[in-house]
Amino acid sequence: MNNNLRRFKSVLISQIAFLAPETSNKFNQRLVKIAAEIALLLPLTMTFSHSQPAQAKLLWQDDFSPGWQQRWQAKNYRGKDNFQIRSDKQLGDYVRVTFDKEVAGTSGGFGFDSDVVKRLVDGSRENLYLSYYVRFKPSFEWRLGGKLPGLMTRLYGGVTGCADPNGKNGFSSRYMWSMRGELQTYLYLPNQKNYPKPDCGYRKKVDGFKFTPGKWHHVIQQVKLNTPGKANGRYRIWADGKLVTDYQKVTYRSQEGKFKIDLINFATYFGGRNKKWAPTKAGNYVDFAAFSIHDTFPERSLPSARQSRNLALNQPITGSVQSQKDHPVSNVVDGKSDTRWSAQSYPQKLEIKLGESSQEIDRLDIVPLKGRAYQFKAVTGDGRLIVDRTNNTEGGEVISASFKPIKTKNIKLIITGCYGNSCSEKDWVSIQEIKVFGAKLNYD
Ligand SMILES: [Ca+2]
Repeated sequence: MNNNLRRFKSVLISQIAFLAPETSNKFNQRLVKIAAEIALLLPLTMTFSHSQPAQAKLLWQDDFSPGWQQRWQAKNYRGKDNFQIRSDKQLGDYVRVTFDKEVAGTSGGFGFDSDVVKRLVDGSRENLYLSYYVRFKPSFEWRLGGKLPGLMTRLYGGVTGCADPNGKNGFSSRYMWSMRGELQTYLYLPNQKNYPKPDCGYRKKVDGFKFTPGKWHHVIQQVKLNTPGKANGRYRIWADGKLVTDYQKVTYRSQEGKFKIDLINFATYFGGRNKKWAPTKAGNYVDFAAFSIHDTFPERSLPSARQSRNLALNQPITGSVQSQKDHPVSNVVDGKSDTRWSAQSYPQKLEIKLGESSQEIDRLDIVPLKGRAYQFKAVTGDGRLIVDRTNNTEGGEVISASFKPIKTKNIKLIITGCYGNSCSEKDWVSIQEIKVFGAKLNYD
């Protein structure tokens, strides 16, 4: 605990002591109780800062490690051949998007929609911060510019590609890079025609910031939707920690516009549409890493490798589990991909003890034999649903599920079936590893 924190805590406790004898009514008593609880929590949750006193609440973060498409709930893909996954020590697994030469517009680059925003609590979807890291190839050809991911609401196909936002059909708030590496806004808002450039989307270079090729940059956007019919929304951009755009009195929704923030539109390509936008050389690329969503300004948003610890590793498995003789159930938590658990017929159940105390978890990985698309659901030891993938149709190297953080000591897994041609004809359930990851918010 630093000195400021110590001082603050002691002041708070003295104020509680001062208040306590005068608690004549229930409201005051409640207030004292809350203050006392806050004081107890302080060493764990408070950090002091000169600029942004509120601790950011991280709602979601992920990288591009195996199974990311399932965890990101990705759909509406474009350009699936144009990316590869690479690894960075600090930022984790990231995606590198490579652009074909002389291709502009959505036929180049890579894109998808991520539905993770829908999983967040309802009240937070009207004011969100999207944070990520982006790096351009050292000799990147800027040309006239290109698109970068942002938040949006996609109704009736969505307002992108010169569509006309009317306050009822959603918004989009991607970025662009511009011809000298500047960062530009690229907004589709109902009143964008009133802005200086009334063509496709509202594009304006941010103040005092340029991308340096070869360097990771950190961009954050805040979308705060307006009250329908009132011009009280906000749009802000921070680049490498510095506020570079701040639009107030923004209208995203008309009186009839009831939508909330819907998804991350991961879109990157050169353009524009014609050749003037297209790269002249092959091999231009852009890297994207460490996406996260917050409900307050994420002051510290360099993620650590928080998901590296598998809470299920070498933990005891309880309950009556069936196993084939040479493939005992302990093989799913031994950390070895060449050992497996096998049991015949559905459903199969097992329960893993994660620790003596409750653990907050937000991700489950199942490594199936032969890439089988097993179907399953997970519940806590006391029966609360963690995640339901009983309709799963995707197998592969790993079946990865992420979910809203939940606290539990035990995780129960019920394998209910299997989908597709690679499944065992004799209904064998064969799983090499089961991994459970914590949602601990190491965000230094
Ligand atoms: Ca194993």
